[in-house]
Amino acid sequence: MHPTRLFALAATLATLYADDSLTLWYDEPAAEWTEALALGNGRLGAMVFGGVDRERLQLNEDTMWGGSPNTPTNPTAREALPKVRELILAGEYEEAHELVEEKMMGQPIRQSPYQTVGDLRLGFSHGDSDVEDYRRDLDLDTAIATVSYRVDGVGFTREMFSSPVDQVIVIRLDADQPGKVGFSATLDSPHESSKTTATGDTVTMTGSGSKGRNDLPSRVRFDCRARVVHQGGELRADGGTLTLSGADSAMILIDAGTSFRRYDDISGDPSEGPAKHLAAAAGKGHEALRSAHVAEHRRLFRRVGIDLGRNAQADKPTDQRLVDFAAGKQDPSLPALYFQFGRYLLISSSRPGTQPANLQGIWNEEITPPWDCKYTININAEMNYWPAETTNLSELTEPLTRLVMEIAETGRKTAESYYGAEGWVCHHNTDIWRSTQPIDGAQYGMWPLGGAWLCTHLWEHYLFTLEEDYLAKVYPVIKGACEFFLDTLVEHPEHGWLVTVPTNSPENSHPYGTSLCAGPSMDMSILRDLFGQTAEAGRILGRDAEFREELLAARKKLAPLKIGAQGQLQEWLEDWDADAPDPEHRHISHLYALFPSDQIDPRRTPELAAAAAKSLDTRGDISTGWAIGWRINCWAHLHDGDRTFRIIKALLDPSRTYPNLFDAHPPFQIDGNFGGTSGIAEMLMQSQGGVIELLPALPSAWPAGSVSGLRARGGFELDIEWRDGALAGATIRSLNGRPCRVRCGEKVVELDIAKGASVSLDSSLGTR
Ligand code: FUC
Repeated sequence: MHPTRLFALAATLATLYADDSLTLWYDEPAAEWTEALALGNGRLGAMVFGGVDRERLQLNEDTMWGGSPNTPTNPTAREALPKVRELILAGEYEEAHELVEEKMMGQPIRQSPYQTVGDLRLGFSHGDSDVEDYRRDLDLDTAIATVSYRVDGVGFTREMFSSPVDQVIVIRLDADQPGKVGFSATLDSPHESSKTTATGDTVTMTGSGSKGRNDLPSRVRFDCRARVVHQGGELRADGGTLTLSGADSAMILIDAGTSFRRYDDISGDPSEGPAKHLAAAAGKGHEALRSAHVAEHRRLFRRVGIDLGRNAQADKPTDQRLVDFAAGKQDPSLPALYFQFGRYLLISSSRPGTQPANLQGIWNEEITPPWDCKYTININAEMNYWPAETTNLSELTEPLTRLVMEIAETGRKTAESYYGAEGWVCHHNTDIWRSTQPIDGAQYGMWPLGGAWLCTHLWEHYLFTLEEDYLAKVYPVIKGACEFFLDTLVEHPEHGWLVTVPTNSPENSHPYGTSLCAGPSMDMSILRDLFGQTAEAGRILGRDAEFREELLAARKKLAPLKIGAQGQLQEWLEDWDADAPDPEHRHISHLYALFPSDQIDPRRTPELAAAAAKSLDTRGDISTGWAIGWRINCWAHLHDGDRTFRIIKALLDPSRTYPNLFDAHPPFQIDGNFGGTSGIAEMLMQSQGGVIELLPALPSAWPAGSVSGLRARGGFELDIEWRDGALAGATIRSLNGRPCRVRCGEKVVELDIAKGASVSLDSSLGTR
């Protein structure tokens, strides 16, 4: 069959299955937060519990953080630096560790937490006895959560979404008989300062954030409002509660705002947004709000389709599917649902103008959440954005780009005060105040590569889009990161390589009692990327010829990747791996060179690829959620589809995926969701090293299927179809008119596709 016809068929099948293939559903209300369903417009999030007599919407706003603008430098850091370096290079690691703890940790040693705003509580007058036909679902294609049930013969429906267009959460309440809609509505919050009042048709809660673990007073003020618009019935305001009775239908509009304007400015009026958004939304009416929301969501969500097959398991509630899948039942559309859920989560937690997706995206019910729900940049924040380009959500990286541009500002102070260096630096974490200092302890925090790793994301965005304006905008930032390292790299007295010191191979202890070391493989690989990419960016933009030479000369002196005595990829400059105290450590930092970088590749560097496989075997497949996510992407890049699929099964195990499909570190951390989504994309298509590779790691569990709309570097969009475990056809659309090279197995074809045109390939890569 002609590929176009195949795709048409696939599209028809996709529509037939639309209802269940893109829906999470349950036959009971959520008892736990990790059973509740996530809604979000990038800024405003809600977790919907779906109770029958009581509803809880736990509410988040992405600028609701503890603390306030601060400069957390440690005045003793700079004088301690030469001694710390000397101790590490002399092999006195534990002494160095103590000195770093004592003199170099940021003050405060912890950053500030992302916090909940509070909860909307609805109470219904119909009670919860004799409930029939209960269903709670989340449709990923509309980004709408629906709760429906019957009580005493009356059918009730509650439909909810968080609109990126109108900046409000909308709840629509209906009954199938007139006069039956009634509820009480109030707002509450774990923030002690919060106060709730109800007047007219609106309940308002105001307050300020709470102290986190770093004890900085929170100066962020918030304002959260819910307004009731009803058809029929009577609405009363009393104390902090609105009560509606006898209505035919009703709509509740919710918004929250804070005084945050920028990382160094919290002088905003928190009520401004909510007052404006609620008034505008009330005037717009439900139908218009709903259709604008759905259209904007679909604009992004529908760019990618996936079909990995389907069986009767797809008819079961989502929580049951997870349990059955772990018990060995086949359910090919479950990984497809997980893949699309990851895209849904990115669309819902990161949009142009919002904060980047943090450790929990935007969904957090606590005041002091795990790891403060910040940005951990020795893997977690990066992983959040791994699927962004490949799964055709490129513009959702804007918040991350902005974060990097901001830490490049705050990081100048840290470069100067800690290292006496030019440029900028950010260590292993940052928060909304764009703190860049080392935190938490030497073992974790003394890692100056966080900002550099993030810079590679800016370059990747360019590679996918080829937007020169964007490259020109971010060039000073990536150049600034390079300047810091040119200033601080040290020639290793024994090996002669240029190395980072002090640093660590994220969080992993070597045999000498600490993680602190010089020139670990990850640092060297990140800097090879950063220096090479910045030199190339300078060449494209026609800037800084001399600086480019300097970068390329330094790049050659970075310690190379090495294969150790066990045949493994060395994690450190020395061959310490076999004696490291935790051989199954969750971080696989040296594997950065395999993924997300392309310095290791089975075809171009087969020895290093074999060493990477050996290291991955030693580390094991099972770990925390994100660590499993990283392993999935690595095995996909080693082209082992069946191994990759086995690890996906481990990620989808109920011990690593909650009933609402949130990733379990445990506890909930969203990076595993994004790592899993990225991994599935990397199994089906890869585009590093100047080649677009089709089906590089197809598992035998997915003998037939299709994917449409994946993006490749160089500006290409691909649809791929396969049957009997082999390519059936592909279509490549060119967005930039660049030539490309396409590979499938051993077959390679060179294509010249005009900008905006597309080419269809058959199973042997012949053009049609
Ligand atoms: C890193 C990881 C932890 C956790 C934390 C947020 O420190 O080592 O597992 O994910 O980030």
